Amino acid sequence: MYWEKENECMSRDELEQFQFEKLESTLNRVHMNVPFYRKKFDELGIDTDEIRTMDDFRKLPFTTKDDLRDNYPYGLFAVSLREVVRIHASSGTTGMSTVVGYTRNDIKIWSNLVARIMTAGGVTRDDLVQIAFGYGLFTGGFGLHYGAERLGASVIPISSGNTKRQIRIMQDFRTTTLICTPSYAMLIADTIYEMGININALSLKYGLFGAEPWSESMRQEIQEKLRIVATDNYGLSEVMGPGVAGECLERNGLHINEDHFLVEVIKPDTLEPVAPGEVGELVVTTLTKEAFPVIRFRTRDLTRLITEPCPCGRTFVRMSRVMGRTDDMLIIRGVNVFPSQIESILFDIEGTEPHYQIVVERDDALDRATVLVEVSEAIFFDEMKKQSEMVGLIRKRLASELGISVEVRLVEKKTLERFEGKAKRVIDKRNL
Ligand code: DLL
Repeated sequence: MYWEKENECMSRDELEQFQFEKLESTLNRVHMNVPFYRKKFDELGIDTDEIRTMDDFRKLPFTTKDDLRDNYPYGLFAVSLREVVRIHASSGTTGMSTVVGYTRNDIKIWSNLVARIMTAGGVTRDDLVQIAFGYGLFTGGFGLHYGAERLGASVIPISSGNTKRQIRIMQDFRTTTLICTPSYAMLIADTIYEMGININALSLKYGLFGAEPWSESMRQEIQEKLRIVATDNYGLSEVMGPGVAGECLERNGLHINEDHFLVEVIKPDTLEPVAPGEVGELVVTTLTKEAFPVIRFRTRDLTRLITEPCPCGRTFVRMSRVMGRTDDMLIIRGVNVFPSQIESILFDIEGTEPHYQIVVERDDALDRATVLVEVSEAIFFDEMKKQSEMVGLIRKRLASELGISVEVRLVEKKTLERFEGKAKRVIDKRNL
């Protein structure tokens, strides 16, 4: 099922033409209205009317999170505040938050793109959609809310938190679709079982999860526990919010809404494009945003593009699930490690619970990582020998897959923090 078949299944030639037309007007607009871009383009001698191919396009400067922060709060807006009908801000996990704005038309397009992604994930106007993302400056709650309304679904705007109430509402209102972060979906699932609720008595069919990295093993676990089809969707506030990309029911990569976003994947160190299909940093240029367009925005998210045709018929390129952010990547004794790699390994080991935390410390200039992992009661209260066998097994698996040795500590069920929004799995005590 498509939301806008004509766009979603456009031929690649048609799409490229469409993208460059939109790009031209975006470039002209930022050149005219945003001093930051005007200065950068003029310094590089860029004529915005002359950008006709990808090679021309690559002459444009990148925009970084620091550029956004330096222009806090409204310096990069391309319209006057009179035209702005909504303001959001990024969570600011890595420093000062960045502020973004939307015109009425931006909101219209945003809602439409979210409706598209929801449709691709199986949701229709007949569904009852429970939105358990936070409502507020974070784009998750409102972004999905407007998209679900645009789709015509019945929206339950419960916001995040109060898990038992979420579940009661799910039972009473016969929710068919759950929308939140994957880590909150796990917490909801665990709580359902703890409350002794028969999962088959619920009406859940679909889950749309995003806003943080998660592994395929975690998807399997959520799907099995909640008996739903779970899809991944991706976005970031600097670019729009949710609705940038989302999986179809094939669940094999997220289709990027390329009629509104022009994407590239670069090597974060040289800033050169990666070879086709290789992993690198995703860079996004908005093609239709009015209030807050961004040119070649470096997302810091690591992914790769999948250009093989998708059986669903959509022609938009797919991005693989985001492995993590360049700034989440841990460098432990010189080896690059992503929390999501550790997650996948833990999920595959019998007896471990899908809850873990990674603590990184530095002793005498040597990095030491400890993975705390919850284990089932049976194992935790088992004899020492069995416990140390378990530790040995986890260490061995982690060492062979990551290439470094890490400490492992088993902890009792429910000792690690649970998350209602984005999970924080890494505690870095190195003060780097
Ligand atoms: O998280 C927007 C969003 C809301 C997306 C709801 C999907 C659903 P920010 O708070 O600005 O916006 O955080 C953006 O979150 O750069 C990624 O690092 C991460 N992220 C978002 N979606 C995914 C995903 C929202 N599906 C940052 N997989 C991004 C992995 C994701 N990481």
